[in-house]
Amino acid sequence: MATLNERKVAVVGCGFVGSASAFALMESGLFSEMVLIDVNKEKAEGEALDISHGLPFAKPMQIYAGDYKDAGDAAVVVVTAGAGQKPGETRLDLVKKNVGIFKSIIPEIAKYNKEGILLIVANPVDILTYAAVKFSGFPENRVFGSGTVLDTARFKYLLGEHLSVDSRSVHAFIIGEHGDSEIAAWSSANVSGISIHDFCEMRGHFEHEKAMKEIAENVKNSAYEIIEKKGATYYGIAMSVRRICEAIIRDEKSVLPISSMQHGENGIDGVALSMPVIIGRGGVEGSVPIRLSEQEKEALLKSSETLKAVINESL
Ligand code: 6V0
Repeated sequence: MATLNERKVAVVGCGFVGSASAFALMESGLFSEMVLIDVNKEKAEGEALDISHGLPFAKPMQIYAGDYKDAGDAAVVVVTAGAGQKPGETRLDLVKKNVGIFKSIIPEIAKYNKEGILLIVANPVDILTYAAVKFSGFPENRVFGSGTVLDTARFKYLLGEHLSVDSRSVHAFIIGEHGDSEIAAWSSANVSGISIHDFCEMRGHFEHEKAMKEIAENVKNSAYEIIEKKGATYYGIAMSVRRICEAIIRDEKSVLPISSMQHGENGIDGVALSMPVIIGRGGVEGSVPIRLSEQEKEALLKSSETLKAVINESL
């Protein structure tokens, strides 16, 4: 069994998302070795070469195309392999195609890598995180999805724009499914401790209901809009992957809304979905039970039922 290399990452799937993530990870300086794996080996080789040529402007590291054996000692394996979302297609439409792909790749990863963390990015990410837990046999704390980390970033960005405040000072989460049933957790949203409504009024905004609806809809439709305009989304998710890897490798104990298996919290059991958790070197190290309104709890339960129905149909 390979001993883990704490400064090694593997990226499986080198399409738009995998290659943008690899680029963001190279720039992060977090790792000294990165292996790129794709069923299309030439694509992985091309991306490895292209990204390596930026190394004289970054920090030294080894970047190469390889196979699953090469991922045996990676501290983190980022899985982006899968078909992308086509215009008009929902993330859940992708499920059958991508569960099939996961059936072949997750056991291959688990064959060589026994101790690493699996970070699932391919969509539908909640279903594929559940599938990866089942197909890998890894403990659940070491298998999680990027979940609503990206949606939460979009939420913070839009709130920051609306309120003319640094989006890093906005504390707010999108929870539930990474997809159509996701929930904006307004009841716990705040700007540096000031409730979101109070902060809105401070900035001269008083039509809360209207603004809340518009912002939440905008977050939900971001991916559709980008796909419509440029065919795929990849920079935002690449930055999210980088942020999650940073929390893991630097053992930051950061609170991030990743997708992980639920066991009875808020009445939800046996599905993976996003709630804020503590992320460190051990992967998911604890849950952060943010306060939710009754309406938000109901919507969360509904989101979990949507996911459960898909799991029952496809796994
Ligand atoms: P893409 O550009 O088609 O890349 C997919 C890559 O996976 C290709 O290079 C394929 O060759 C490769 N691949 C396919 N099958 C296999 C296999 N069996 N083994 C190894 N490699 C394989 O798609 P893109 O990169 O745009 O998207 C990848 C996935 O990420 C999709 O499922 C998207 O829906 C998903 N995204 C997830 C996001 C999130 O927030 N979680 C955000 C954006 C996209």
